[in-house]
Amino acid sequence: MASLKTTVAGIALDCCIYNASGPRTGTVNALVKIGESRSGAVLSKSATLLCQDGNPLPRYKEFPLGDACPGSINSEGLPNQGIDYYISEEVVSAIGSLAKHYFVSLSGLSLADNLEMLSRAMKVQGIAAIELNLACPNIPGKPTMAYDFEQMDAVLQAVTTHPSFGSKPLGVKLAPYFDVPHFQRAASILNKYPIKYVVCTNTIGNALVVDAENEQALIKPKAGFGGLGGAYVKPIALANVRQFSQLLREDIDVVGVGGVASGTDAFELILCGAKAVQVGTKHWSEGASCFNRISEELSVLMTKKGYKSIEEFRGKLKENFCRPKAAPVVPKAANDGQGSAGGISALHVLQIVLCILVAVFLAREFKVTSKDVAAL
Ligand code: RRO
Repeated sequence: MASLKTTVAGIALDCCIYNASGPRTGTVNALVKIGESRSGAVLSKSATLLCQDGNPLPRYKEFPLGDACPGSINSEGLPNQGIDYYISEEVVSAIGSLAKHYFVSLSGLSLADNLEMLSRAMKVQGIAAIELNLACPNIPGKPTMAYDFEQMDAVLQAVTTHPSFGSKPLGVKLAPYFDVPHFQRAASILNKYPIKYVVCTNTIGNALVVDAENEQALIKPKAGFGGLGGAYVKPIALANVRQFSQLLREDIDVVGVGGVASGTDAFELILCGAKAVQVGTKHWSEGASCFNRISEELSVLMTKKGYKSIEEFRGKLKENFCRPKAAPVVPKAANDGQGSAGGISALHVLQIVLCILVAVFLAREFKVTSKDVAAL
């Protein structure tokens, strides 16, 4: 049986699959269901300093892409119970009693809020790590911090030099990047600070999904603009995991999230360098049993491939150097006018004929016989 054990920020997890912050993570009941499943850890909904209701409904919808995983769009607007709930004795001990590591996500509405939440969470025994979410796309009037590099730098500077910092590992949840200079810039900032892991990536912000039948946006808040998740984002998540695995300091772990619905999806993110994989949209649609199923599928796939642990293939994605197996035969009507003979162009045939003629001419000129050729 293949082992799914891993470590994130030095914390040992029995299973490399766990939940993303967001879907089904707002209440102790939901968090306990995750803890009771095979999920390797339990991560809270991103907390704000005070409890808030979030954006008006409907604010989360799924829409199809293939059979396996739906796409999703959300503009939840950080509905959550407030930091004191997520770090309360009730929640922390409920998860602790399931012998699962508890990670708390913070998404303050200001730097002061983040620092205050950080100092409260750092003091609580039973919280394994803090995940600072710099990429919520859904707060009207608030830009995505991970896209404002100067602000991101300033926030990380303030957080990591705050007197409360240091007793627990800090992770940072990033927005998806799309341009190489942006990957490089983000990585050079992150590499300056004592963070222990990054999560790649949050939803793709400010997407718009249209309900053609009713000629309206699919969700209500922010005129329909929201974070795109699910199957649509997997290639973006793979690219971000790959890039950051190569650009970040070796001691910063990368956790992958985006469009994971199967063991194969998780395998792909690990192949790109992820030390663990979070599940968001699929957790929403399937419930906490998705962690059992995806883990089982990953384990079966690893066994089939002969891998006993995720370290045997993590980050080992190969570039595609393969030539196509057979050069395609260009049909006569579709070729470029040079003609073809079973894939060999007319130009090649002409070159071969010319070579033979020159050889025959030279042989006659210098009276070379077949015996001479054999003697060579
Ligand atoms: O609550 C949300 O609207 C939300 C958050 Br905090 C986030 O980080 N990502 C997202 O897609 N939605």
